[in-house]
Amino acid sequence: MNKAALNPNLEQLKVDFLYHFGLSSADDLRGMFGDTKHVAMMGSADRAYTFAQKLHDQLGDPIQYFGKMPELQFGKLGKVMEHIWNLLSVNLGYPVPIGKTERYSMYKVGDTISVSHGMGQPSHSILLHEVTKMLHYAGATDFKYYRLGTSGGVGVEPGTVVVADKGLAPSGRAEYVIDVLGEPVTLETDFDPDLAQYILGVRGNIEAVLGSTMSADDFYTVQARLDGAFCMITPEEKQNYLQKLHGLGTRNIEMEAAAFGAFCKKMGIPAACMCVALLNRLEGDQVTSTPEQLGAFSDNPQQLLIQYIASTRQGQKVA
Ligand code: R2B
Ligand code: URA
Repeated sequence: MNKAALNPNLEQLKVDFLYHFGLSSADDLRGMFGDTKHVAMMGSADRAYTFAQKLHDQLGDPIQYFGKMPELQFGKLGKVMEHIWNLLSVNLGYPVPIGKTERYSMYKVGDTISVSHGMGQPSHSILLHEVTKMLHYAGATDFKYYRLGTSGGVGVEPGTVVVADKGLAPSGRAEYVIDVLGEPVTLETDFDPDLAQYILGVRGNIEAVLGSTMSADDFYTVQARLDGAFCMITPEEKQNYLQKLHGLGTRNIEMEAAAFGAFCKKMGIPAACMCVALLNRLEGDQVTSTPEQLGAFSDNPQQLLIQYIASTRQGQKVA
């Protein structure tokens, strides 16, 4: 991270409450997160849990749990039982979330954080601000961010992982526009090209391509679907739009990459966005895969990141 990009106002805060995590700078963030090197972010809490479990099972990294035994008092029995249950879970190899889980679910396994970011750029942006401040207070250095997501492919087969070179706005421009004091400010959205190439180089049997990722603030209308509750476009207009995006190098459409790329570029954090295609949008709009197929698809970007992490460690084997 580029320290010069950090908000200088943070120095004036006695305690910074990371409200959506239920943590604050007064907690032992250094002890919990000081050694973090990888932050894997994904939309759903279930996938953040599954990825944490895979890190443990395949890389042998320890699941970390920082809960403390509550005071033994009448009325706190539930909390005591929860703590014992968490200890048991961790010892049996089941990840336990850190902080509150009302908005995001965060796990720590070895030097990797696995955390959910919800759906859409606003939800992901909040997570990005808080996780970055958290790592700053923790004194973590040389960490990288990854988004492991799902998407609609544009001219790629379901199951293919698109490693993004950049995020695109629905206009097809490589930009993310945020409102600052009510005025639009345009940010650049390109991802670290060396990291993207390195990740593609360790893909092994995983189908993965480099391409641009278009981010929409909606699943239906803005993604040019014909199957929303209302529809404002014809099938021809949809095809022309998707073909135009394809011509610009777009290989998938989702809801976070542009804001993610913009945040990481602004903060100087090396980042990669790897989203699997659940369908080919040139052929349809509905996601018709079975839960088993969807599970197998979302395994692909997770496996790719595990292979990447293993490749950065001397002698590490993926089980
Ligand atoms: C991909 O999948 C979600 C919508 O179903 C959204 O978070 C995204 O980017
Ligand atoms: N997520 C999206 O945002 N779009 C799709 O088509 C599939 C998953």
